[in-house]
Amino acid sequence: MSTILSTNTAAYLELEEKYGAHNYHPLPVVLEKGEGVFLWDIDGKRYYDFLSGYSAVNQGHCHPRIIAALTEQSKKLTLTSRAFHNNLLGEYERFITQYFGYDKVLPMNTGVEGGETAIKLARRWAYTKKNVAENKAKIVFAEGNFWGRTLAAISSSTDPSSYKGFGPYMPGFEVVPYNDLIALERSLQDPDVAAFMVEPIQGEAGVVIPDDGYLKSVRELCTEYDVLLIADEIQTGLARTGKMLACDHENVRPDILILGKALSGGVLPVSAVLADDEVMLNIQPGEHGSTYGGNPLACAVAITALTVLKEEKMAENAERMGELLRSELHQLQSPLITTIRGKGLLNAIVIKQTNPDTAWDICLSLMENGLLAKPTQGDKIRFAPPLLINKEQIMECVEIIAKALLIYPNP
Ligand code: PXG
Repeated sequence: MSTILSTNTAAYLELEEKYGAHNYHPLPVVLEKGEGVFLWDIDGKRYYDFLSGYSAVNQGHCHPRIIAALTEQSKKLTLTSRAFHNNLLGEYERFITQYFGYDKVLPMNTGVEGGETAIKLARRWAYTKKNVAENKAKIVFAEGNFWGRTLAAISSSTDPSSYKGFGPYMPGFEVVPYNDLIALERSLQDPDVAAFMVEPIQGEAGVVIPDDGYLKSVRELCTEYDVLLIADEIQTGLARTGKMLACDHENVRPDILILGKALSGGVLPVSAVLADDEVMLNIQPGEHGSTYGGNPLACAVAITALTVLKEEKMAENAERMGELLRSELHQLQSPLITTIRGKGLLNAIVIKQTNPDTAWDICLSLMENGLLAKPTQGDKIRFAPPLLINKEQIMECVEIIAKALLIYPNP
């Protein structure tokens, strides 16, 4: 299916094509404004955002309180580096550790840096506390994981489009099937294993939800074999799945918790790694850090982004609106949709691919009808709007989806 682009749009696309690396394949829409659940393109057309910056914009676009925190702090002080103290870092550290119930936080910027930090912490813990011999520590990951694009992140990836042609890879990584406790137990029996790093729901794999009880059993196995449980809640955390953390659905407390994306409500890269002293205090000055990590602008924004999530009851709304969205989608009884799954407002539909481009074409049709969503893994479309979406808006979006699906009337 081809879309007719406005002259304006075509010019922006051409610019990126000519001057930017070709490492993304976006939908042909050029956005210039966002507010709450909506985005507007350069021609003034309004869309529902059903991606939310891959869950970075849980609080909604340009949330007024987050923008106020950003602009106020930006006039005062934005960056000191960690060579000096700043008057917001300690306050933020106390706030976020009390919010999630951990002894300490290590502030970073992007999600993938959070993942790298967690792995360094786990390796160091293994050498100092678990008596693993030098350079022997192993980290176990789940098949289908996605935690970013660094060399370490792609070294644990099972998706060739992530890792192929970028070797050699990081040693000391092992992969077990997701949602498979027997395979996990077998690998945790190796005394050199430092940690199991896992997403409570796999985002990029296409919103893959493990069996009920999986996470709880993972927790028990990690405890039994003295292995750290690292939860990558960069996409699932911060109210997205209907609880503050996806781990909360099973009352699981990871040893290391990684947060990112919505920790800033989508205004700048802010990530955080939380752990108790037993894990965190094995790292000494000079052994880890980042120029921007813990900068006062990020601290001010993150405190407000977290406050907004709680005060505006976004987890509760995500839970209710997610239920409504899935039940309305079921009622469409579309032969194009083979599966509808999700938790809270992290949802995906699986498309019956009548040709390799079916899901992509549906996203183009959604776009034309005023809703932005992106296919993942070829045949899945994620439906993850900002968490302040209301009932009327969900109903309107389901109408848009129904209309968009008409491009393939007889799949
Ligand atoms: N963990 C999870 C579960 C993620 O979904 C990351 C870590 C890495 O975060 P950063 O901030 O380093 O991107 C993610 C990222 C993309 C892209 O364009 C990234 C994500 C999802 C879709 C696309 O690289 N998630």
